[in-house]
Amino acid sequence: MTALAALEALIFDVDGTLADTERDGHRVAFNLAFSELGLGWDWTEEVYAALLAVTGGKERIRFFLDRYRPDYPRDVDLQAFIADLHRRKTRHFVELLQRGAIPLRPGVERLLGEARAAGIRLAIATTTTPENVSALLQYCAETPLGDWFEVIAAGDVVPAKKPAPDIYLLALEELGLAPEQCLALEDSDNGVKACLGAGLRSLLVTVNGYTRDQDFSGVPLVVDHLGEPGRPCRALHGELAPAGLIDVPLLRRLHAQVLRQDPRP
Ligand code: XBP
Ligand code: MG
Repeated sequence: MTALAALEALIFDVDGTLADTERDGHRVAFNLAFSELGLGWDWTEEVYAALLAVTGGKERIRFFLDRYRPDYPRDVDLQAFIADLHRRKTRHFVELLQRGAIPLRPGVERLLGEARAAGIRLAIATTTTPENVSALLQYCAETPLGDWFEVIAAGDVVPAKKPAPDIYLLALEELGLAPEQCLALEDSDNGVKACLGAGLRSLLVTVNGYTRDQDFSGVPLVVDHLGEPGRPCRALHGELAPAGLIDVPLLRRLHAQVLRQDPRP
């Protein structure tokens, strides 16, 4: 029997995983950009839930136009219009982060610190704009986390965004690791599809308000959050250590059991 690959790196998604950024962050920033241009558009929480089917802010704007504003004049240089609108949105999003509007999710900073102490390498694989990642790591943690991640694969650097596997394949390439040596942490079905497409079967999902009801069958462990001492997380699918805390020993057990295709972490 070949030796099981040890867990060498954690690859984190950003939006919905490191921080709950969509409802009160990106959505608000989009609406601020719309009003800056006097467009009269308002992405409510319900409309945004539907638009989240499409990853990438520029792609989401285009999806919105096609689905909700087919009447919007297409004679303009639509790509330039969307790019300008998205730049304005990104500025608003970064300002929200600078004001501390979006904290990291429970257990994120703790787990990152534990992984570093255990010599486990850290990477990011995200659809979001790199500027957003830098601002999140700079302003949303107790201490700036920017240099904790050896690899940050983000945004338009790949031809196809999640659910395509491209961004995870790029992160693996830049880490110089095989999928069997890594464990990915995601929040959404698009993210899980991207992981599995990149061969990353060792996978943990932390759901949020927008993704709670998505189909995560086949994901070895789904929890409501990573847990903090005194704030235990809850397993929605799969088994959890009694502590109710996602820590490095649990992730190592999860990784080994997935690789052995043992269904119980
Ligand atoms: C989530 C996304 C991003 C954000 C918006 O990314 O789909 O597009 O919603 O960010 P992930 P941008 O879950 O992969 O971190 O407007 O910068 O795209
Ligand atoms: Mg996400």
